Amino acid sequence: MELYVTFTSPYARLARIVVLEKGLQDRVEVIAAQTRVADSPYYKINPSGRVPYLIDDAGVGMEDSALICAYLDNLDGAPRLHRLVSEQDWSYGQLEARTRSLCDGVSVWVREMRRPANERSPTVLAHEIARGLRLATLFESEVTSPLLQGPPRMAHLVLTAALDFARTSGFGDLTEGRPNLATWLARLHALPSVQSTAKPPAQSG
Ligand SMILES: N[C@@H](CCC(=O)N[C@@H](CS)C(=O)NCC(=O)O)C(=O)O
Repeated sequence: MELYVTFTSPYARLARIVVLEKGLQDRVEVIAAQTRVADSPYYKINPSGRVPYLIDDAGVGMEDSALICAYLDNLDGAPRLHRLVSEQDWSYGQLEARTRSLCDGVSVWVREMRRPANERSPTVLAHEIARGLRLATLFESEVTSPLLQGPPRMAHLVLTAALDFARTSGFGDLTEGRPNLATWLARLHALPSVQSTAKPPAQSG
């Protein structure tokens, strides 16, 4: 397996600690990734650009320290740091983590934009826009997969909230020019729970 890290990231450190705790040093190659630079070759490996990122023995990639640590801990069927995961649904977990990565990125952009103009970082804004575009392009193909075509789970809801937030906050309409994503989102918008939470309630009084 390959574990992409930066050696300063506390999230990547968690995954590195679990590798050692579980005695997985011989099975996991720890690789330094180049994050937060434009056009890093790492973005071809993990389009969100975040670390940690694990590629398992089957070639399945997953991001998010919580998911990776649970996965590594569960490999021997005797997790010590997590509950036993009975449903070995790691590919779903990977998908959900990616939807959260998009939501987190858009939120960082919005937070930055809420600062006075002279306090905003153009570097942070550009970084999050680039990440959002890479992930939207990935989701344009992933929404046709059985997982995202199936009944709504958290990944559906997080992706919907992230795409709506991107559009309403001025980040951008990430479904534009992405027909699969647009069709998929329209289907999610039909859910009553999604509709009734789309807008803040009207102010009373
Ligand atoms: N929720 C994620 C957070 C991962 C994360 O944001 N890592 C930072 C390093 S501490 C990163 O990859 N930053 C690069 C970027 O934002 O492009 C996790 O727990 O793994």
